Amino acid sequence: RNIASRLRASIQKNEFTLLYQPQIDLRNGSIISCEALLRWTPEVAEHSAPPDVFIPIAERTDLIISIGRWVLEEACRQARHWRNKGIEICIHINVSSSELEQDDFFERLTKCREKYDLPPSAIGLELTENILIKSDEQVLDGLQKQRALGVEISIDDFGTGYSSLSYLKRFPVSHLKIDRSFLENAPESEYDGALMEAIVNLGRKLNLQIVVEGIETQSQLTYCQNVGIECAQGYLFAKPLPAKDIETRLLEQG
Ligand code: G
Ligand code: G
Ligand code: MN
Ligand code: NA
Repeated sequence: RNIASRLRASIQKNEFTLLYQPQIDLRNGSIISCEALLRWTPEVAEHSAPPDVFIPIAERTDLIISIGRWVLEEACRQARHWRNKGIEICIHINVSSSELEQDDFFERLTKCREKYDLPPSAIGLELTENILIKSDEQVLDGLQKQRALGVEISIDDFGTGYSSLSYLKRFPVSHLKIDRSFLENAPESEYDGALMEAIVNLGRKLNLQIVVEGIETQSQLTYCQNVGIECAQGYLFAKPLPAKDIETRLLEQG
């Protein structure tokens, strides 16, 4: 059977898992938030595929709607579990455009927070530039209301999408996540370094939080600290982790 039909079967059986990648405060090394990253975990492990394979298929077939509902519910359940243990970090979830375009997306977000007794700051939304460019007034209005409540809204893969920056004015964004392609060569390449610094300055001027993705080496970390970046995600700190593992780290850091 093909991936789409296997995905459909897995949706019936909830055969998915969320991993959590820490976001680190570069000033003191502590975990300040995390990104939920979806994994497909069918009974027969060989029937799985990595997210960059199955998510585009789920998007084309609209299976992402059901999968996204599971992600939201699972992230809220996890957030409640952690809050009961005194852990109050924001879990950022990735949202695809067809999910955001559902008439009831924002209503379900609100209802799910209520079900698990979570404040708006508990669940953040990660959207790509391309989603915002093509989104309509209804989406804009929904995002503005959520942002006004305190929901963090991140632009994912910032710098790789549409070239116009005008959407930053229209949309209630709180965070820019600089795509890891910029960081890869920034320590050595003057050109990539100039782009990174320009994005950091843009963030400062517009009062947006900057998150750098994909720090893998000490020299990249030192570079980011020198440029004044305060928050990052990357294998140098942690890969996407099972909930229990990030929980252990969070309890240790107190
Ligand atoms: O870490 P990684 O290989 O998990 O992620 C690959 C891609 O899959 C990323 O671009 C990420 O945005 C996307 N992705 C991961 N989890 C989710 C999810 O829950 N929903 C959606 N729509 N995309 C996700
Ligand atoms: O949603 P987004 O496109 O940001 O997805 C994050 C992706 O980046 C995930 O696939 C995650 O596993 C991956 N990732 C996170 N940190 C690193 C890193 O330091 N290096 C590389 N190569 N990938 C990373
Ligand atoms: Mn993301
Ligand atoms: Na990204």
